[in-house]
Amino acid sequence: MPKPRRAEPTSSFQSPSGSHRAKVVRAHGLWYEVKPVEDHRAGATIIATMKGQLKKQKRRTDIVAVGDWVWITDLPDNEAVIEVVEPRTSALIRTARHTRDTEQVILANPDQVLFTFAITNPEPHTRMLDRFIILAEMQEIPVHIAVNKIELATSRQIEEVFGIYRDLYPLHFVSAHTGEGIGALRQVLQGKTTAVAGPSGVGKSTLLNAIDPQHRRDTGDISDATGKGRHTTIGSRLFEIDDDTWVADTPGMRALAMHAVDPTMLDHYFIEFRPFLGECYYQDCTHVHEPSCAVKEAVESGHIAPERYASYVSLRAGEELTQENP
Ligand SMILES: Nc1nc2c(ncn2[C@@H]2O[C@H](COP(=O)(O)OP(=O)(O)OP(=O)(O)O)[C@@H](O)[C@H]2O)c(=O)[nH]1
Ligand SMILES: [Mg+2]
Ligand SMILES: [Zn+2]
Repeated sequence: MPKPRRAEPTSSFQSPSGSHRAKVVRAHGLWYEVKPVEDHRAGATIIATMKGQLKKQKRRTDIVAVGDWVWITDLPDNEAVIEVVEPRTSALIRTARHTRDTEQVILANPDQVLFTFAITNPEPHTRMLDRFIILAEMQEIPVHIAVNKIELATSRQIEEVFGIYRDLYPLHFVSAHTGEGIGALRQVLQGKTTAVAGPSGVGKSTLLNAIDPQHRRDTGDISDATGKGRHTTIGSRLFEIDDDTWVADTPGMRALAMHAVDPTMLDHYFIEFRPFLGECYYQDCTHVHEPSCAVKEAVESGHIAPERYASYVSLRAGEELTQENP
């Protein structure tokens, strides 16, 4: 069996004989586009279907998802069968709307996520960003934030909305149209697997086209008078833009079901709260209505941004953890 070019599978993992390792780059329901990592086929993607046995697994999450490492055996005509899926190290997941639904994996095995917003068109909702961040914090996926379309606003306007994140996560101001900040953002992606995620229309696909012009991604550029011809991204798609540098273009996320979030862990998912947790008078303080709350005091003393605290309260207060819209 040829040796994998990189990223050895986890030690407990047994590769089936005669098979070779590949990365799932696109999912189309019953079939998948996979990219083998061995030298002799590097570059090409092939179509693979899931082995019957795999399909029978009962899981609350997608059995195969974009970003998964799989082992495939070849079939004629550049097709293949997925024999085994390696255990995921992590996954950016969109939680199911109903408890009976399966979770939807946006990207398996990301090293980091780049949450992307536009400064305008569409208007940014930082409450939504806070929810996205919780998704990543739940999985301990490192977060970056990109603000796109910055040529449409003044730096003061941009700072007013996104400045509160500067001390929390790496913050990148970019314009896919003017090219500003694109080179620096490219550096952030180097050598990593990154999920580029955010609301629809913020320019995720356009941004990736600016960073890596070799692959063309569908963008919302082409539209007829009614706006129906808009090319929006459907389903995550993973691109290898350099050796060991993978970026996933993901479809716009609109509503997020938050009921899978453990309310007692919510304070921990707001990273700037962490130094104050355990300092409250009540051990089980919810930081909403209790006296002598270290988190509330940190808001008053300017160590926690009021907007972030409001975001926390709206989620902690209850029903929002089961509500779908921000
Ligand atoms: N003014 C301006 N417009 C931009 C910029 N980047 C992207 N756009 C425009 O924003 C629109 C949406 O861009 P897309 O790249 O399709 O957005 P997306 O985030 O991939 O959207 P979905 O695939 O629906 O999630 C297009 O008309 C782009 O031309 C930018 O830096 N400045
Ligand atoms: Mg897109
Ligand atoms: Zn408290």
